[in-house]
Formats: sequence, C-alpha cells, structure tokens
Amino acid sequence: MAVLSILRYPDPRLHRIAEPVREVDARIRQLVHDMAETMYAAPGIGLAATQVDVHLRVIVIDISEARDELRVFIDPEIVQASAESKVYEEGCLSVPGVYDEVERPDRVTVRALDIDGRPFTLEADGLLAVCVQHEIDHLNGRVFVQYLSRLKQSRIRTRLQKAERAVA
Ligand code: GNR
Ligand code: NI
Repeated sequence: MAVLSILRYPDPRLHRIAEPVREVDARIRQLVHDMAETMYAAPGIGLAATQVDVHLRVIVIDISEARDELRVFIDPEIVQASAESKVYEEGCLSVPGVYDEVERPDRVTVRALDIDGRPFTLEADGLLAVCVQHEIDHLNGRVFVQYLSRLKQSRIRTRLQKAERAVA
C-alpha cells in the first residue's frame, strides 16, 4: 500500500481522458488499494485515478461516517440521470481550499465493474450521486471548477499558482 501524490489544478494532466480498464487484474487491484489509502489519508470522500496521474477509468468512494464502506467503480458509466437537478457545495482534493456550488442531476444510475471484475448497477442519490458524478467527470478530464464562471476559474487558477510558488 502507498499514499500517492495528488495532482493540483491547474495541472494540465487533470484534463487527460482516462482509458477503459476492461480487465481487472492484480495491477488494477493494487491501484485500487493505493487509491483507497490515498483517499483515506487526504482525507476525502472520493478519488479518481486521474488525480494520482494514472489515466485509467478507476474510482474509489467512501461517504460513510465511519470510513469503513469503500466503494470501487471500474469503467463506470451513467446509464440514467434524473431530469431533476440539485445544487451542492463541492470541493476537490485537486483544488484545495475551494468550495462552490455545482448543479447536477439529483439521482443517477451507474453501471461499473467491481474489484473482482463483475458488473453491477447502482442507483445513487444525495451525496453519493454528487460524488459519483464528480469522480466520473475527473475521468473525462473535467474538474468541478469548470462549471463555475470564467472569472471564478481565473481567480482560482491565480490563487493556486501563487500557493504552488510559495511552497516551491
Ligand atoms: O473529498 C471530497 N469531497 C467532496 C465534497 C463535495 C463534493 C464532491 C467531493 S469529492 C472530494 C474528493 C475529490 O476531489 N474527489 O475527486
Ligand atoms: Ni475531485
């Protein structure tokens, strides 16, 4: 197990499109374990492989209070989304210190492979629905700040670049 380092916006690697896994082998299971450790250490409620600079369609999520309900989604696909949408204040481990409102479908049905490579379908609502959509966006090279105004995006970019320089 290993805690991996998380890419920070505006790193261009956050905009790469992740490739399908198709075959869940030992290498993918190792990646899932490292991603889970990284998510719990951060701490965060979700992590996409893109954020650790691995461009494969792998997501881990744990929205439980006790941090003991790890969910793994490999090659996830949203097969249904509600017409009804909801606004939620989102944050992202790749955009530290930034929280803002994003509107997304309220409920989604997701199809994915589990850690054993078996397909499953999940109906998600509430925070889980928000998180699944946020993570699938990462796999498609999209960071939540891209839903905000151009002005906000440019302010966030400037602020994080300054923070980066301060630690360098
Ligand atoms: O830890 C996280 N919290 C969070 C809060 C509201 C909406 C989405 C998230 S996901 C985020 C972890 C992360 O950056 N995943 O990509
Ligand atoms: Ni994120």
